[in-house]
Amino acid sequence: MKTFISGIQPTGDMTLGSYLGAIKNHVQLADIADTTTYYCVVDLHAITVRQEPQRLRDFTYSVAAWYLAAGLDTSKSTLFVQNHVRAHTELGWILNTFTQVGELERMTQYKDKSKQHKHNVNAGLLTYPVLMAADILLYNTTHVPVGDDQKQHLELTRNVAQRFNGVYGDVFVVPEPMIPKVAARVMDLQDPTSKMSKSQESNGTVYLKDEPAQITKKFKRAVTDNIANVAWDPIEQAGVTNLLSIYCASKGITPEQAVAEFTGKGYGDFKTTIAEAVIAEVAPIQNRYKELMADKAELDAIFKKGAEKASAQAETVLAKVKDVMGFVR
Ligand code: AQP
Repeated sequence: MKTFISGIQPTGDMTLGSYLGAIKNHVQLADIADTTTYYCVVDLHAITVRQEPQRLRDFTYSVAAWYLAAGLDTSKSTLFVQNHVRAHTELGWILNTFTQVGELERMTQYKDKSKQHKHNVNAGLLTYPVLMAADILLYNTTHVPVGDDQKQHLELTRNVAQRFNGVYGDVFVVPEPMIPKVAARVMDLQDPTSKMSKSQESNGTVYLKDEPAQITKKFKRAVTDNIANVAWDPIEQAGVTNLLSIYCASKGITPEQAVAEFTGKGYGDFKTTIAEAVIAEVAPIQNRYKELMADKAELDAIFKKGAEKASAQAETVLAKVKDVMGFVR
């Protein structure tokens, strides 16, 4: 029996990167027999960067609505909001005492975000991976499906779990990362050296809510190179490789199959075909998304049910942690 958990921050409109690198795979995992899946809108992580309250609220519903629109079945999977399950912050505090400041300071995301938000290098930005460790360890998670950027945080989770287990016995399950073979790091179409991100304004970001004409325009303008040959080469042809990766994830094919399809074709045709594949992928879920966002009461009901299921599991692990540590309960 495998248990998966993953989270998405409600920090902006959902991008094609988060969809292909995370949501699409998460929905498929939930459909596999003998798996338990938890998907969490990680609002407590989002506040490590200052958020406008109305936007935080809207994007929390929005992340959940995209999951559901993409086909997540809540009878098979638990979808919940992080702040609704108090055990996350409680275990997060406890795990802080098993984490060294030096190891947190080495995290690439911390270094990047502290440069981006120089005016607000808050302690939460530093301890973000500890809360993430709590998110994971509360559910006896065996596998964490994440994009490439989260690999380092997951390594920290494993270290913290092993450190705790080393002192108190086998309390935590030590999880494995699960990085997708393609689209693990979808890059900005205008700057293939930087990750496509929700909170970064760029003409190279494709949003799931974009109209087909906008999607086509963004792909037509995607940065490529002057080599004029479609090949999988992340170093010399980063733009082309990013487009191939998007195509592979959209169609469910391998890089070899994708490259073979475009041999001898010009970049113009190549970009148009990819835009068409992306539109075919996202158009059907856009309508469902709009319906879901128009019914917040339904989303609230899903959140309530999700929080009850998640809390029941999380409280069991938290109680075990408290008992072995000597807390009076
Ligand atoms: N561009 C991407 N390519 C592949 N996977 C991605 N993910 C995010 N962007 C890409 C994966 O989606 C999951 C949720 O990510 P997150 O929202 O928790 O945080 P993030 O990685 O910081 O995403 P953003 O869009 O870049 O958010 P902001 O702009 O707020 O920092 C993760 O599994 C992530 O790997």
